[in-house]
Amino acid sequence: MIEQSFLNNIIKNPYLITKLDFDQLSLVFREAVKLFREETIILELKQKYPHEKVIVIGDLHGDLKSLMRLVEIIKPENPKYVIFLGDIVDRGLYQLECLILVLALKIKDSNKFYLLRGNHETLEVNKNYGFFQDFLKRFKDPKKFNQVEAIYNALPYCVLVNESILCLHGGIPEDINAINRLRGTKTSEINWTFENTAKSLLQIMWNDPKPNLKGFTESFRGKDIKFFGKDVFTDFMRENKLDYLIRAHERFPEGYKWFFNKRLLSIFSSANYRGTVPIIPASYAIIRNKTVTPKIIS
Ligand SMILES: [Mn+2]
Repeated sequence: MIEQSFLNNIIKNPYLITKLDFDQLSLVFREAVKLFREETIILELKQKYPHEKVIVIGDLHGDLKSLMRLVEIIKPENPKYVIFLGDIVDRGLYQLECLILVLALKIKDSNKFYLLRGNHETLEVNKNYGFFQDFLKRFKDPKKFNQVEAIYNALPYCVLVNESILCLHGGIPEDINAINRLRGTKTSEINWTFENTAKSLLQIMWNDPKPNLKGFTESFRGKDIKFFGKDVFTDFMRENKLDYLIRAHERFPEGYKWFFNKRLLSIFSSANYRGTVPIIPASYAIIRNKTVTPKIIS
């Protein structure tokens, strides 16, 4: 069992995470993985009372300062649920610290905090964007990364809030029935040999909306990854009986961006992306009842 005082200490002062040895981190990984394995690919959360809030957080990419500020903002808001849309690691200065902090929050309050899989929650992407190298520098043995991968492989892909607001990292999949088909399935039960499922999960993590576009078109991001236009988005929303979609995955100079008649909100929660580029406003979203409001981290 993991000690509450240990979790409280690293949540209070996440810079302590830098000094932890692998055995201590391993406790966090193993405890968190158990929790994620109990969850379904498409999580379904409901607010019980109208005044309750849900907070949705976008890409962090190792920006511990933005994450710590969010933790501070969240507290007095007292939300019922907090949903991280993934891309916790790669690029920034405090990647492991961000990941462990999010996992510590999950372990401490597992019915409040949820983490979804972003496209950077994979080993191949971590090898290209820094987290794997950072990890090796610290812990030497690549086998130790298996525990991080176990977390990635256990993460859910979407949250459906109040049956009408869908939260995910990238975008809608081409298969309009994917969400309904995957509902109720645990990550351990994913049939990766079923091409349709593998492709849909990839697209949920990687796709991007594009104004003034018809249908799905090829993306610069890679094979099977798509841009999607307003027509297919509207079809998807109607078919799945959805009011809003909240996603992350892209940064905008204004901090967040509405698409498609304000039914798709794109947020990004790292202000100091890569630790070097000019600081932009970071954003998050608040769901209350059936409304979605973007906020800038101040
Ligand atoms: Mn992303």
